[in-house]
Amino acid sequence: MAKFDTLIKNGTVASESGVVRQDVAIKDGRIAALGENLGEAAETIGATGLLVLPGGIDSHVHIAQASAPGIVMADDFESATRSAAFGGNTLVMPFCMQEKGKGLRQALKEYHAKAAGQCYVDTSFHLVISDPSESVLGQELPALVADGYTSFKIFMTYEALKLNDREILEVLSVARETGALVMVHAENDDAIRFLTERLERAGKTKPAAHALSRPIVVEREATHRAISLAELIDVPVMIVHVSNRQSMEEIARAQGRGLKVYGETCPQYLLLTEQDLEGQDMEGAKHVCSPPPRDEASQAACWEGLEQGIFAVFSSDHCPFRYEDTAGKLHPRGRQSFRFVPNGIPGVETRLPILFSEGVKKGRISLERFVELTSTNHAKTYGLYPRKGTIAVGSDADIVLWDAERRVTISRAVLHDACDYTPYEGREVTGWPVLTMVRGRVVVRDGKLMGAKGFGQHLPRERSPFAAPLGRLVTEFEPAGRLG
Ligand code: DUC
Ligand code: ZN
Ligand code: ZN
Repeated sequence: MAKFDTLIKNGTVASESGVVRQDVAIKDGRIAALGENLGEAAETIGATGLLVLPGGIDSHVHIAQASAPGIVMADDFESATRSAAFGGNTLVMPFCMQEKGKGLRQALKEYHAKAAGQCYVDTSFHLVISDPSESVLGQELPALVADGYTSFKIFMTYEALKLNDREILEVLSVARETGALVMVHAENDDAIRFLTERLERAGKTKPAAHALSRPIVVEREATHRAISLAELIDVPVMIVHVSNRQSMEEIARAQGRGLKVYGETCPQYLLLTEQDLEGQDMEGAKHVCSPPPRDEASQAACWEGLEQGIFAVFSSDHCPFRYEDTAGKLHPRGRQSFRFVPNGIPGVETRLPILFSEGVKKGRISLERFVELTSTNHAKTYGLYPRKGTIAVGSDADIVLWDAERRVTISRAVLHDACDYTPYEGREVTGWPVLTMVRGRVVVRDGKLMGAKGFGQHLPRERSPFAAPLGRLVTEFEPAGRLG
């Protein structure tokens, strides 16, 4: 009997710490050996001329998420995880949303039911806390963190989701107590509503006004406030989907003071600008997301953040709504005002090619940094390392073979999600995944789906060391202590 199940031969293996020409041997879904002349395998996959990378981990995607009445997200778990696999991802992390007035256990039961038997790649859910009631804070969250749901997202905007400062402090306090990591959507909701009403009164209701209703200062102020509240509680925090220099500088300043403040940026902030929200009729709705894309100076700032390590992770924020659809971007109310256009754009399949092409190929970031930003740091930040996010003996065989020279023109026709457009239509990229393997099983090969629906598993996670407090209190009180 062959010693290994699979041997990936003659590839160039890249990890966060280096690039080495070596073979990868796989047994029982894990990496069993690295090196040369490793021995016989039942199957050999030739990787001559290809990069061998840890599978992409996208720690920020929205799948089958309940939206405003009359609005339906384009992707279910099947289409989203299929698209993820075609884009070189082996694990995605969507959000299980708590509805106000309801518990998290119930939300999880319903969300797991949507995912069951549907996934081509692995998943692990974050929790969105929209109603931090006594029972949620005191009972549900501690038990859920112990069960492996070790990250929460909170929103500072959106009527149905936003928390006030007091509520944010309560959630941060539970995170400190339980070892969870809090992700923050940082935009000042009162400022957005104020501006939205003024814009509507002035007749500015088209999608382009979305960007005017959420200017940089709105994001910067909330970023500063979220960081300050986290500092008060002495707990790490992740600021997600950062779009501009001023917000990034808030993060960098906090990092300079030694705080554990992490940042995430996304492809839309590298490639799109607010001009993309203009266009004939409602075309701009295709690019409505929050925070909105900014300008070229903001794009340059986000690149700096990726190059210099201010951002720990590069995620897609895949949040797909169909365009030609009255349950999507063209919901009739969206014609009355931009405020009713669903926020979000697709991107789980294009994230890796965009960063590789614009980043590695254009000499902005190294291959090692690419691996860190798209895989390793996601695993480390969210409690999955070293099982995920690296090519090392003992890790899951989540591997992507990458053709660094393949040129592809991104278009709807080459993608596999259930959306009906891509914001990157017509852009040419160099570098494309040619094989995606999850736990030793080939899911996509040469543009063909080989995996079985339902092979993807949901993974409970460890508490991440990145979520551990500094032990540096601003005040003398014990911030994690709860009243009563
Ligand atoms: N926040 C996200 O994280 N995704 C889409 C929309 C939003 O506001
Ligand atoms: Zn958000
Ligand atoms: Zn998001």
